[in-house]
Amino acid sequence: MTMNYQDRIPNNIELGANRTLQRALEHWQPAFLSWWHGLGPSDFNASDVYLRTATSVDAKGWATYGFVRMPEYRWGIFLAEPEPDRRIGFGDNFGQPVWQQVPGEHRSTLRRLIVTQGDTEPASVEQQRLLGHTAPSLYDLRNIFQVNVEEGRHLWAMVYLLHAHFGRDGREEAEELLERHSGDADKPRILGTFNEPISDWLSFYMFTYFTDRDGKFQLKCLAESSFDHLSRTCKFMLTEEAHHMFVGDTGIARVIKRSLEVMAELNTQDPEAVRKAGAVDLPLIQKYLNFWFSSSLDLFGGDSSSNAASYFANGLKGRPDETRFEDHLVADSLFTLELPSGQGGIKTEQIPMRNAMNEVAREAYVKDCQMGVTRWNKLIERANCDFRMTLPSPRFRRNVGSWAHIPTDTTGQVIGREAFDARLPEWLPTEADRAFIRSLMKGVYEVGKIAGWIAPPDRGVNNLDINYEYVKFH
Ligand code: BYC
Repeated sequence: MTMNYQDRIPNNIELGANRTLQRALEHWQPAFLSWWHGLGPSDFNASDVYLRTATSVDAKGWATYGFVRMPEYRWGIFLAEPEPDRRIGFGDNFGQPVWQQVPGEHRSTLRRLIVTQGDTEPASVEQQRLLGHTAPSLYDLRNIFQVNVEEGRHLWAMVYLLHAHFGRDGREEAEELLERHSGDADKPRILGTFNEPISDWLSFYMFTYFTDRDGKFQLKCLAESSFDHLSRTCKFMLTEEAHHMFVGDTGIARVIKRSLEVMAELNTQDPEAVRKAGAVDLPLIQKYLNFWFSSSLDLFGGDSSSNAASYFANGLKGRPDETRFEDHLVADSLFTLELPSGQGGIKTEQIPMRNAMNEVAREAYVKDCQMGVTRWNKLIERANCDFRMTLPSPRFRRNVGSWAHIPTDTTGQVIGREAFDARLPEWLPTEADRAFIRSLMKGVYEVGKIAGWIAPPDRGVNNLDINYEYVKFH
């Protein structure tokens, strides 16, 4: 294959001058495209989609809009501009120059972190592959495809690191990123949430609000890394991540808004009446929130983790927004964990702060999640409705960490297993709830039309009208 690299693969890594990397990518790119056709968005690959493409890292170039067929999207490789004389910002090597090459002693750990990050990107595209068939509007259809191609680009970003810095092992890992598949019984994706099916748009909005936000925090932690290329890659990925969370935040707000409109039209807050009118009742939205929030909390890893402590000590992975902390060595401070007492209650235990780094990131994440909930509640309050959305306790329905498999209610009170099982249908979507949501999912593809279960967006994309023909079918 011969290619003009800057046109085909926009990049700021001087790809045109790097023969070794070119050869690795030439080998990998057909496998990527074959994966995209097999497991990426089904059936819309011939449509023209109004997408933004990053063509450079400056303010103008990172968001170039135009109609593109998805398989022809230019998946580029971008790193944030280097910071002159950047120094290690935390851990035992604090203050030393950052690394332009991977130190041998950290090679396998860094590779693992990059592979774990990389694995989530194609996983999310696989999870969402059928949703194009039930998009509530052309605006939403365009948005999901934007998210999908950018997750594809994020995979490219991690594959670039593997190819450029990890030799043969890196090339093998890059291939395996296309061989594991979401939900596959034999070769599943690495982290739990990325094997959950996303078969309806309410789940998609929850995923982009809660799970992409884990992405934001993990990328912030990796953006602190002493391995400068990883840091710069993640910094640039964060600019794209913001749109994914926007899709989730506004998507959930629009479902709530439509529900409130229906309640006002019918002059009732009765959930059954809302469902009969073809909208989603607020208690059901809460159940979906409970599901995706609790699942996404697990993505931060164990609350007491020797892995996390050594990532921090060695300067591989910092805390989100590390510069905001005063103490970057964290050599002898302690963190108080709340743990199950084993007798149905809660006990506290002090652990070294370095071992609690997953928990520190998780706490920042929970605060960030709360901001959307507060905004949604303002909408509900303004409509004079009594219902309020809440984040369940981080102890609720956990599968990773000290609270894994401990039955609690949504406020975090430990309860008996039987009571937990009996109350689950109150807290999580039941099969009947999911069937109801599925019954609402019908594709709406006419310009100016929107499904009856969601309100239109406030604004269109890139200052265009909300009723613009964002996807042109052929
Ligand atoms: N499911 O010491 P521990 C995104 C494993 S999302 C299954 O507690 P540690 C995106 C763990 O690997 C961001 N396994 O935690 C969003 C370890 O395995 P080993 C993705 C899990 O090591 C939407 C063991 O349990 N980025 O970008 O500190 C769309 C004990 O681990 C889970 C990253 O995750 C789980 N939930 O791991 C698209 C960043 N949690 O060593 C994209 C890279 C933990 O015993 N990853 N385990 O075999 C990391 O920084 C870390 O590996 C973790 C925490 C955050 C996953």
